[in-house]
Amino acid sequence: MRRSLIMGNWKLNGSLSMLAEFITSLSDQIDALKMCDIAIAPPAVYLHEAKKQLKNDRISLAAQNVDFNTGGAFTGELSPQMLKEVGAKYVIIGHSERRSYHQETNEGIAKKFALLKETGLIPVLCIGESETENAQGLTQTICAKQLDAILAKCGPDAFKNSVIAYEPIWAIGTGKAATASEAQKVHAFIRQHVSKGKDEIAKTVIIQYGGSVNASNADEFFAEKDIDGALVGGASLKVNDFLKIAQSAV
Ligand code: G2H
Repeated sequence: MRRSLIMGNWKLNGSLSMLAEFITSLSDQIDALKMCDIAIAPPAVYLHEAKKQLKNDRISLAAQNVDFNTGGAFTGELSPQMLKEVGAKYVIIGHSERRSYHQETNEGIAKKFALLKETGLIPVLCIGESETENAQGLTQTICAKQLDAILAKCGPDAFKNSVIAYEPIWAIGTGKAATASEAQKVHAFIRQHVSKGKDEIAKTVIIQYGGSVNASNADEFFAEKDIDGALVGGASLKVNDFLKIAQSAV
């Protein structure tokens, strides 16, 4: 019923030459990746060029952030419409690096979520707990709070046609991934929480795992029934590693 989504989050990495090589290799091998949807999120300055180079509509583009304003005097920001115009289908919002380094709040992230949906873009909402919160047994409480901000702003159908990435902060870029069974428990909780009893949302919302996913551990995550692919950071920068992760998708 759900197709896994494997998305590469390049963060503040990449160049025009890397983009060209990456797209060529990925396009050559995309036919072998029938079991999943594939997207890359290079820095936004490369999206337009990526759109021009992509000959295969099986590979989608994502942006890593967006503003919650549609236009005006907001120096340095990008609107959903601009990202759509240069080829983005998905937009990552609420990544813990943005929550922490740019002081993003649940309320601001909810505004972004609402605006993306209005614009016809698919939000990839990142949520997850810190190491201390995890140790205190607060994982579900924190995830529920982050999800409830979206439900409060956008209503009970908010997560229809949306993507959630569960990224425990302690696993991001640390090489210390959650175990697949730990992640599965949280994913099952998220699915139940966002659907509020609506079967259609429970069955269709894509919930990715993110945090030190690599070519060696991806298949363990993808074997779990509520894990629908991955948001991949470091291991998405080498096309062969990214391809191996995508080949593990079921
Ligand atoms: C989590 C993830 C991608 P990494 O941030 O969003 O990065 O795979 O490097 O932990």
